[in-house]
Amino acid sequence: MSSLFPALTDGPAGGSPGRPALRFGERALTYGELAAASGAVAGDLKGVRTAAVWATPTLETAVAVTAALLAGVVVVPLNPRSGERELSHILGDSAPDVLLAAPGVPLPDAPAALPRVDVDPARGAGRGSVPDDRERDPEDPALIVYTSGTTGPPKGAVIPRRSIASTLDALADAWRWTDADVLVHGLPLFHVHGLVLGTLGPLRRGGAVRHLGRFTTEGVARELNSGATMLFGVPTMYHRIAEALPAEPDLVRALSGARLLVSGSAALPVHDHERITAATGARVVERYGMTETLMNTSVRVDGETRPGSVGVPLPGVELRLVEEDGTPVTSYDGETVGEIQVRGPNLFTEYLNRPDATAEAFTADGWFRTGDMAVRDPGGDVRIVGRKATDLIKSGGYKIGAGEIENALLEHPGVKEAAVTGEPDADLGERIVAWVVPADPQSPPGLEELAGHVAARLAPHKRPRAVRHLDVLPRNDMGKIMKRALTHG
Ligand code: MCA
Ligand code: AMP
Repeated sequence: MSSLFPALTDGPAGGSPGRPALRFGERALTYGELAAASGAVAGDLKGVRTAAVWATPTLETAVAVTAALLAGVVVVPLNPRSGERELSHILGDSAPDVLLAAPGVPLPDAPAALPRVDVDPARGAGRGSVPDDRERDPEDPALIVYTSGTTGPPKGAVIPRRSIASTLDALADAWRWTDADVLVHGLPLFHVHGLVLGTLGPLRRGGAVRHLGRFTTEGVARELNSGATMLFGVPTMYHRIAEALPAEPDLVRALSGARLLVSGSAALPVHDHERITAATGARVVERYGMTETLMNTSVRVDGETRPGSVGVPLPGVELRLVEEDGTPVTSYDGETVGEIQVRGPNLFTEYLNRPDATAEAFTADGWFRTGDMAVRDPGGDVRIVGRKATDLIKSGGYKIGAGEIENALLEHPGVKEAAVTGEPDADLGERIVAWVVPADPQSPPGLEELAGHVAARLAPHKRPRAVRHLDVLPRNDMGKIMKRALTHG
C-alpha cells in the first residue's frame, strides 16, 4: 500500500512543503512544518504500540494522530469531556502505552496515570525526519474508535489502515475532492466524521483543513468567504445554518459560493435541505457511514441530489438490503424495506476484546449488519427510513446507547428505576429522555441533577435533556420495559 499521506512522505514533504495543511483558529502548519512536527513526535514513540490521544479540537490532536499513524502506532482518540467511568473503560479496554496531549493540559486521573508524550507542533524543526509508512501492512490497525451499542459500555471498533485509505479515496472519487480543496468544519476529533473525514481526508488529498474550534455559523461564513471550498457537518449544524440564513447575508454568500456542502452522521431533514437550497441555491450532499464501516454511500457530485437520499454505494463498497429472515431484497421499488448490509475494504476488522460482538455483527459470508433500515429507489439510491434498535439514539450526530445511560442513572441514589428513550428534536434530531421512578416520590431528582450526574460519569452529550417521573415503568409479562408505551403515551 502507498502512504496514508503521500503529501508528507513522498519526497521532501511531498514536494510542496510551503502548502497550507492545518489551521486551528490562529495557529497553522504547512506540509513542511507538519512533516517536521510529525517526525519529532514519532521520534518519541519508539517502541510504542498503542497511544491514546487527548482529542481536543486543536492542532496538537491533528499532529499527534498524523505522527502516530505514520509511525505505525495505533491511535485511541479520547473525548476530553468524557467522565471518569467512560475514560476508565476505554483505557482499561484498549491498554494504551502512552497518552499524547498538548504540554501542560490538565488531565483527569485515569489518563494522567499513563506515561505522557507532549505534542508541541512548533517543536519539529530540525528534529528527526518524517517516518515512512509506505511498507506498512494495510491490515495493520490504525485507529480504535469507541462507539455505543444498545447495552453495556461502548465497544472499540478496530479500524485498519486500508479502511482509511479506501474510504477517503472513494470519497475523492464521489466528490471530486482534490488538493485544491480547503475544508472547514467544527466537528469533534474523537469520532470518525471529524477525525477521519475531516482531518485525515484533507491531508491524504494534499489539501487543507481549517477547524473552527467550535462550530458557529459566523465561523462557517468567515472561512467559506475567504477561500475555503467545502463544509462538513452533522444535521444539527445544517439545521442551525438554515435557521440563521434569513438574518445572515454573509452566510448566504458563503454557502452560495461553496464547492461542496456535505452532511452526515444522521439524517438531514428534507425541510432543512429545502430551506438551505431556497436561500442559497446550493444543495447539501448526504453521505452515509458508521464508525465500523467508515463511508458506505454518498450522493455524487456528478449525480442528482434528492433530499432524503444518501446516494449510491461508494466505489468498492457492496451494499444490499436484507429482509427479516435474511433474504436479500431484489427489487429497487422505493418501498421494500430491508436492513442495510455492507461488505468491502472500508470495513473495520473487529470489536476489540469482543469476539462475541464481532461474530454477531457479521453474517457467515462476511456482510456487516448495520442495523439501519432502508429502501432503494428505482435508480439505486439508498433512502434510510429507520433503525432496527429502538435503544440507539442519535442526538446531535452522536450515537448514544439507552442502556449505558440507564445504568448510569441507576447509580444515582434518588433513582429506583430508569428507562431512556429518544424523542424527535428539531435541533438535535433526537433528544434523550429519562423516565425515572424516584426512590423517594416526595423528592424526585430533577433534570439538572440527573443531567449533571450522567455528564460527569459518561459524557455531556449523553446527558438527558428531559426527565419524566413515573410511579412505575410499564413492563410486559416477561418484566421487560415497554418503551413504546412510554413514547406513545
Ligand atoms: C451542558 N454542558 C454540560 C452540561 N450541560 N457539561 C457538563 N454537564 C452538564 N450537565 C455543556 C456541554 O459540554 C457544552 O460545552 C455546552 O454545555 C453545550 O452543550 P450541548 O448543548 O450539548 O452542545 P451543542 O452546542 O448543542 O452541540 C451541538 C453540536 C454537537 C455542536 C452539533 O452535538 C456536536 O459536535 N455533534 C457532532 C457529533 C459527531 O461528530 N458525530 C460523529 C459521530 P461546550 O459548549 O463548552 O462544548 S458519527 C460518525 O463518526 C459516523 C462515521 C458518521 O457517519 O459520521
Ligand atoms: P456511529 O456509530 O456514531 O458511527 O453512527 C453511525 C450511524 O449514523 C449509522 O448507523 C446511521 O444510523 C447514522 N447515519 C450516518 N450517516 C447518516 C445519514 N446520512 N443519514 C441517516 N443516518 C446516518
